[in-house]
Amino acid sequence: MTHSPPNSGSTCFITIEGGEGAGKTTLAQALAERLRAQGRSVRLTREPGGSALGQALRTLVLDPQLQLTDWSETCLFLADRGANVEGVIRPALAAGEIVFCDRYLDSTLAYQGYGRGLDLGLLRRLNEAVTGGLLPELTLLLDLPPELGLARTRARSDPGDRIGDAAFAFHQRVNAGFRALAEAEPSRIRVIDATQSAQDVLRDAWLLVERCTARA
Ligand code: T5A
Repeated sequence: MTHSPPNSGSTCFITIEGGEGAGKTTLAQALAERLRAQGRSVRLTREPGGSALGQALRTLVLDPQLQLTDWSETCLFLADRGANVEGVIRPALAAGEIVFCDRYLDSTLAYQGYGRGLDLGLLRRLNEAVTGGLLPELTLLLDLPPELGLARTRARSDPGDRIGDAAFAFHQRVNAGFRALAEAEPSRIRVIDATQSAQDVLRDAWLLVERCTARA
């Protein structure tokens, strides 16, 4: 398989990460709205489910009726990511759009690595293979204790999913994993206190996003 080269030129690829119900979707939409009001061209995507193939994979991987091994689950997320990078993210960056992706490769490290206990080194190599080495310029990590995030998602009327409904200890490991990833890469992964109001989360995120979008 051939890949396009990793990041080149001045693109603006931003990912938003965090545990369940941390406010990623809310933030991504608010940032996109603000940038579009400035006349900027913005592409919003998400994982799983950003591409046509990804929509089908999302249904499978989150289906509470399905039992998947940890590696089967991982392979579905990786297949989704490959399709999103090649079919959505790279074309949008090449067209000069600012791209926000709601979850990306750090979610695999946090959920399947720290959460499920799969080998982090192997997961990193697999992430690199499916993305062709495409890393975000900036990652916003919405940091929220899992009990608060789960309470937010359970307050919604939508049915639960296979991963959101996992044991609380799993979500604690995921949360600790995200923090460890941020400590290891402080210049890319910027932590935002997601216990704040959505308005204050947006204010903190905007300061970081402005620097990235000014260069693109
Ligand atoms: N997954 C994903 C893996 O295991 N490995 C991977 O590699 C990848 C890519 C995806 C699942 O897949 C797993 C992780 C997930 O378990 P999903 O449905 O996309 O499933 O799950 P989430 O990404 O967690 O999406 P959620 O919608 O549940 O959470 P968000 O997007 O973080 O939160 P949001 O914005 O929808 O907000 C949740 C609620 O809180 C309110 C909102 O209005 C909403 O009701 N809210 C706030 N309330 C108070 N204060 C704030 N600051 C608020 N911000 C939002």
